[in-house]
Parts: sequence; C-alpha cells; structure tokens
Amino acid sequence: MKFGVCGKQPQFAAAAAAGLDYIELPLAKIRDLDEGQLAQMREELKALSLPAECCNQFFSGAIALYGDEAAALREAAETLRLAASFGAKIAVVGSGKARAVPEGMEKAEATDRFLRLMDRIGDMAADAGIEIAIEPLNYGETNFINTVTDCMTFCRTLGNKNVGCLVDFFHFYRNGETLDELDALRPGELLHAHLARPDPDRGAPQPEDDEVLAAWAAKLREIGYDRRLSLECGWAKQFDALIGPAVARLRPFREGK
Ligand code: LER
Ligand code: MN
Repeated sequence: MKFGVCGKQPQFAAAAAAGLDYIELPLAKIRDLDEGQLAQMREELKALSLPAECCNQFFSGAIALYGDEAAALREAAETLRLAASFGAKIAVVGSGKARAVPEGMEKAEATDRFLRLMDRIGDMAADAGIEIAIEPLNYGETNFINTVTDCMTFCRTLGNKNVGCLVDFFHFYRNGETLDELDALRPGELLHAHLARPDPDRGAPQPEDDEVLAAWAAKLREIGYDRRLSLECGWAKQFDALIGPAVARLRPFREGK
C-alpha cells in the first residue's frame, strides 16, 4: 500500500520528510492559481520526489450540478486537465454540497442526473489516465451517497469501469458503519481510502486509536485492498510537528504483507 496525505503548500516538505509516497491535492483550492504558481508547485513536488498521485475537492462551490449539466461537464474537463498536469492517477469526487439532492427535487431524479454526469466524467477521466473515486460523506456533509454501501450501489448501477468507491474512515466512523459492510466490496471496487482518527475532532491518529486502526487495517487486508491510503486530518496548524508521528501510527497498514 502507498501512503499519502491530503495537503497543499506549505506542507509539501514536511510530508516528504515524513516518508510519505504522495500528496493528495485539493483541486478546488488550486484551480484559481495562475500558471506560474502551478508550475512552481510542480517544481517543488518534483524536487521533493513527492508525486501528486491523487486529487480531491473535484467540483467548485459555484457549480450547479443539477442545473446546468453542460457547465458542470466543462468545469470537470478543466479540472481533469489540471489533475492530469500534476500526474494524478485518482480524482476523488466528494463535493458533498454540489452533489446533494436539492430541495424540491426527488432523490430518484438527482440520482439519475448524477449517474449521467458521472458516466461522462468517468469516460473523460479514463482518456486522461485518471480513475474517479466517489466518496461517501457523513450525513452532516451531504444528503446523497453517505455510506460505503450507498456508494457501492451507485457505482454498480453506473457500471462505468473507470469509476469506483472510496472509504474515508472518518465518515465511516461518524455514520456508525461497521467493518462487515466492507465485505460486500468486490475486488477492484474500492479505489481509494482516507483516514483520520475515530473521533469527532478528526485529528491525526493517537496511541489510544491503535486498536481501531489495527481493525481497519486488518479489514482492508482481508478484502484485498492494497492501493493507497491518505491521511486527511485536522492538524491544528501543527502539520510539520504532527505528520511524522501520524505516519508512524499507520504501521498496522504496512504489516502482514
Ligand atoms: C473529502 O475527502 C472529505 O472527506 C470531506 O469531509 C471534505 O469536506
Ligand atoms: Mn475524505
């Protein structure tokens, strides 16, 4: 398994020093940078040998996914170009606000529209050599695709081989999902994973979390997941000090291989 962290400048150097394999960049936050700033970011990542293999925050806050599909597809094409320019292999579609079922719309209609959109985006991403991981988000962040089971159902209905599921263990914990729900994942359906400690503070894992992390790691091993795991935590402005110890706590995910 490869290990990374969701982060941006000025976190790159500390992430590389902590021995991480990659960085997961927030597309919505970097999309407004100018070409010079983006080039400088690519240079820094290259110098640190820290590839931006993954990206998240796919849609901007401004986009109306169920209002103007053509605009959403134009934005997605630009976003995929940006992700590809960093060499991304995975783009995460969380964007809980953008994809939420709008008030006054039936869930079935939003599902239909999101299926159509994700089918097109999945194909566009395949052309760019990027896989799309749809992220279940806890009930406080969206009203649509909240659990891994929801995500599996959505992806199976979609049937686009370039689109799959993500498990973010913070949302998983927040929703009260249980590890046996991951047993239903078929080989290849789980494309990516995020992790924070199982606590409302969504902080970096602490010694008291070791037992829970060991159980998560054992389940991922059992279902044959061996792709990537990104730390996605609140760092309380202490990223440089906390990232090394956080990476050390991922030991159970490295063991048993
Ligand atoms: C994104 O990966 C995520 O987990 C969300 O909670 C961010 O809003
Ligand atoms: Mn996440």
